[in-house]
Amino acid sequence: MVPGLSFRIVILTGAGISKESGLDTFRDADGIWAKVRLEDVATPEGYARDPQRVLEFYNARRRSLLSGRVEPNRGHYALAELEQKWPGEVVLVTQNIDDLHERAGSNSLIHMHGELLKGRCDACGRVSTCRDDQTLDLSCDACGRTGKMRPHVVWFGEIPLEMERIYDVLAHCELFISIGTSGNVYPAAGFVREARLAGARTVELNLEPSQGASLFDQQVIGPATEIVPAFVARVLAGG
Ligand code: BJW
Repeated sequence: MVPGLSFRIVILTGAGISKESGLDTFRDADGIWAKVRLEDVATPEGYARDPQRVLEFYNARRRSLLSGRVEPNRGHYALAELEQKWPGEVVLVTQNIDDLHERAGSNSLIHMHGELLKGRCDACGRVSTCRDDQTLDLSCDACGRTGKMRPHVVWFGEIPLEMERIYDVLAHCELFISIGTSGNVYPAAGFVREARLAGARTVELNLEPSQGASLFDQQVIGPATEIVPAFVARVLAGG
């Protein structure tokens, strides 16, 4: 435990934390955007043009997540341990749509880009659990409309989830930690600036420096499974 310390810590995670669990990142050389065009699968316009293709893209990723071959790694577990042991509040904001933080035991979690294991009705807005493939003939349990169910994810041009709460916790945090994100996508890429405005110490843990690297007070470079547990151990030791 950390005697005398009880301030709020805000953590932002990106695809890099799940890479060693077997999930692809987006912008690395072998990443998702090297295989598909983001305009086709991650925009409302792409979905309007070819909804079947978009559903297939997310169905394949959902099947992979639930295949039994993808498990939380030491980075996810370390963040859950930090939440359990830190005397102050820890808020984990993830851009990831996988459920690896939950499986590792994190509770104080915001999925700002949505969740792969949920679907949403475009007609009535109802969000529901979705562990099977989505098809165009699905109907909504709440309003009964057919053909309106889509993945509960945030595409380019859409407003990320729980932004008011995120800006509120950023305005009152003393340590901001960014893990495994390239800093290419806003508004998440701007969180480090918000945290600095609040007077927080800012730390980046990543395989390589991100776009906004100069905005961090400290950087630790390496794979998440090594650097996240080591950094958490230092924080819990009061360092
Ligand atoms: C490792 C590792 C290992 C590898 N260990 N690390 C300003 C200018 C121009 C445009 C905009 C702007 N502001 C906003 C926009 C528009 C747009 C945007 O940002 N465009 C940019 C391209 C410029 N943003 C939006 O449209 C957003 N909405 C919005 O702004 O609404 C307006 C609004 C905001 C706030 C309030 C009110 C209104 C929505 C963005 C939605 C993004 N959606 C996606 C898809 C989600 C569903 C899905 O998964 O399919 O989210 S795109 C994709 O990128 C996904 C990710 O969450 C997101 C971020 O990617 P991430 O996580 O950073 O991954 P990578 O691959 O980029 O980086 C991985 C990192 O890990 C790398 O650094 C590696 O080195 C590292 N790594 N292995 C540690 N082992």
